[in-house]
Amino acid sequence: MSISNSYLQGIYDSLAEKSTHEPEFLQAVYEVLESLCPVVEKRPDFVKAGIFSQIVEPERVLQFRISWVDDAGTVRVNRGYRVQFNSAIGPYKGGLRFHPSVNLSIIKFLGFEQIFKNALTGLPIGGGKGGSDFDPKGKSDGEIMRFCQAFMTELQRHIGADTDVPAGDIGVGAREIGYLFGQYKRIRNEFTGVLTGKKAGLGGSLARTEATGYGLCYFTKEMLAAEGEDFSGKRVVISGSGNVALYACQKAIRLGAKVVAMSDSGGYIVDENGIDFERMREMKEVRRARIQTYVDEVPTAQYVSGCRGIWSVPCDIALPCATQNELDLDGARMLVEHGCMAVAEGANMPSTPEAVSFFREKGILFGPAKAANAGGVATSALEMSQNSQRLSWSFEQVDGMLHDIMKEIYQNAAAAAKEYGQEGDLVTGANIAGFLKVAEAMLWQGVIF
Ligand code: NDP
Ligand code: 2IT
Repeated sequence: MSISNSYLQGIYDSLAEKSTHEPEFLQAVYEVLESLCPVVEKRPDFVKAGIFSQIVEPERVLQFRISWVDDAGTVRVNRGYRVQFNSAIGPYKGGLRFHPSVNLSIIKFLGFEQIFKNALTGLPIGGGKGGSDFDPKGKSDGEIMRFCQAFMTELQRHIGADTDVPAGDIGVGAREIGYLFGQYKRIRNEFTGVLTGKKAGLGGSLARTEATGYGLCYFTKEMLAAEGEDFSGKRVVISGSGNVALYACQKAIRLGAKVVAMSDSGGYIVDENGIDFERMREMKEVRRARIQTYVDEVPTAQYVSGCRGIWSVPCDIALPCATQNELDLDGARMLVEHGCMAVAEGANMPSTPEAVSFFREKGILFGPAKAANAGGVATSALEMSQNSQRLSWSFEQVDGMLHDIMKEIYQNAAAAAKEYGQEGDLVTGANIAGFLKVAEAMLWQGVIF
């Protein structure tokens, strides 16, 4: 495979040479550069100002040690990261991921994606991402709290409400954000909107918990409507059962669909009667149980161990909402074979490049992550606005704004795809629309000639 423009291929090659241990980062960059080929032709000013080669390099990469004490009194050491990728259109903004698989490649890929996603929201937020290889599974509440405090003790010197505003991602939800926020306030003596995804009582926005999943469904609704379709009566398969998956499930059901399968990293459940959202939510959010527990409580449901098989469950719409590269060519083939008509990405980069090409080839409606899951960060930006105003808006007000934002993201991605000669290709459209906004802002701020 090669990028069809030799200038962009050259940028990719020199990056690849320096990033041999960063496969996920290179995968994300490759897709964006490939999409930008028609922009190179149209915008020689961007080439002259070196925008393409600058945008693939983070403005700043921070890596730090996190030492904390577990319940047994043993000192534990983890690695922490914050990649401040691009601040052309606003303060760095993006989540924190706590998962044992976290490394620099994963944080750089997520930070890179975040630049374009955040631009697509139409709100003034730059791109960043952070996290740690800390594994929250099996940790007590006290251990989670002490880890978060140790993490923030270092991170606090690098962030601020107008500088860099982290939020949640895998393994980081409202509980962790609360502990992180408490430590920031303790050290800096400031009650500011330095983190989003806070509980409402700490200044968090209503509807932020639901926003990524709801936004994903709002985006999918637009994508379906363009083909004269909707959610009503459709079978939906959702991978994952975390924050994004849960609220995608709730909204899909409310829009008339039947959600028949969900998963965690251990396996998946199938419930032909349609998943009971409230039971699932309580099980995952309150009890923090494994998904297998669902079949103990709903005898008609089945559990299959191993999460990859979920794509063999027949469905009309697939919403991958767990993690990167969870949907490969085999999964894509199974989906298409069983009549799936639309795939929209709730997770970041869940489909492998081979899966994306296959969907394109088969004419499957495909909503790429940057566009389809932007509702979470968009609502985070609304939380920042509320914090600055020291006011809070109603659930309905925020949800209404989220709905409008997702509609606009769909329209902008579709319009950019058309303008640049790739009508119907939302991958290309989203990449171009996000890029143009950031590239113009970089140009205006003066680039060294
Ligand atoms: P959560 O931690 O709430 O849930 C993650 C879910 O994915 C869990 O069901 C988890 O299973 C599963 N999962 C995680 N890692 C793996 C893995 N390696 N293999 C298989 N399953 C895995 O995270 P979120 O719901 O917040 O995030 C899910 C995805 O959505 C991520 O890609 C994230 O980057 C993306 N995203 C999140 C946003 C947000 O606002 N939270 C916004 C936009 C995108 P288990 O419990 O077994 O680990
Ligand atoms: O991937 C993402 O967009 C997120 N995890 C949400 C980031 C945020 O700042 O709300």
